[in-house]
Amino acid sequence: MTYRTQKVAVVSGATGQTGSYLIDLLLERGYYVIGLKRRTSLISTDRIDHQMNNKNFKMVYYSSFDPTVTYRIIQEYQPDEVYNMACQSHVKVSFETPQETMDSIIHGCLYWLEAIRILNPRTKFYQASSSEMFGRNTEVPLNEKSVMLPASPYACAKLAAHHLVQNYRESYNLFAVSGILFNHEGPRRGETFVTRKVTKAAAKIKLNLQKQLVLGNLDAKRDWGFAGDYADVIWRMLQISNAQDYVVATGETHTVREWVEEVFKHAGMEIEWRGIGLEEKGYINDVETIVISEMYYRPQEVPVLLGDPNKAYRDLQWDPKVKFSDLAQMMYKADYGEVLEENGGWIEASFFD
Ligand code: G4F
Repeated sequence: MTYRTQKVAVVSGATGQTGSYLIDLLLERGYYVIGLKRRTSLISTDRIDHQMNNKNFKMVYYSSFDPTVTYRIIQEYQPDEVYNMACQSHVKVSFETPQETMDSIIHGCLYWLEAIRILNPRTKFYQASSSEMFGRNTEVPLNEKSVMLPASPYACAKLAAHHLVQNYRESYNLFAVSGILFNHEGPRRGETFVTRKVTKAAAKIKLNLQKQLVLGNLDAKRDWGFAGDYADVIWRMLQISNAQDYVVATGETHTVREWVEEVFKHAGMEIEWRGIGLEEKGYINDVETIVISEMYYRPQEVPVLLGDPNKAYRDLQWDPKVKFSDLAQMMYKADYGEVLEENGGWIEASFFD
């Protein structure tokens, strides 16, 4: 089989945003890649469909709740590298489905660590940790040593998995690392995350296909980078000689409000804010366009995330190329094109430009 002569990587969460960018990168770099996906009744492979006929790529069913699958994958493929990207990743949803979120994150990670420890301790392991673990800690910028005060079931679970990785590394000398990734976005981002929700809505509003955009807390601050840049640093973490955890961030933070303004600016629409709190509204040419609803507020908010990526810059020679404004433009443009296509291209784009 061809893959025995190549490095073999396993990527769980293959159909997710970052998993799909990582698979593109690994295939480009000569790996044989096993992408793992959950069974869903609706086909959910759009982000990875372009690789389906690649002879170096194989899609395999997986469940983070079933340890037999994890063990079988390690035994059968004896991978050089495992990237654990799969989980219930929506912070607000984790308040509504805490057990599923906790189980998918903690058990998913534990099963990999145990399978690697028992069956192939030479396999290098990457765990997708999250800046959400810093939670209520507002002493920014946040680095690898900052205090972690998780503020959601999602963040509590990510922190438990993060500690498990450290524990297995120290106890069994495994090459197991966590990337503490700050928010990472791009045209492949799911539409229920705020960046993509805004770019998609801006495109529809621009094309007269949507009237209003309903959002939650505009004052939260996030350090937003491009998921494509972050896939590269994830890979770099497994190529160095000693296993360590890294913060991955741009080193810039912006409010959700600034994101909305930036996206609409790229769409050629200026927002005027009137009112405060839940009464606040965003007007475009005197039309009430952005509305705030309690529905999108969380039981507890993480007020500010700003990462200090210096350790990754230094050790991994990594430098994110796409920053805030370019990211907003990239995502808006992609959505504008996608919305046009979804509508059969019948809209005379130039008329609205
Ligand atoms: O886009 P978000 O849902 O991302 P969040 O919660 O920061 O989490 C993302 O980044 C984490 C890394 O830091 C990952 F671990 C996690 O898996 C996920 O990828 O929300 C960003 C901010 C929040 O403060 C939220 O309250 O936007 C605020 N927001 C305001 N209106 C909204 C909305 N968020 C969403 N999803 N939808 C809204 O309408």
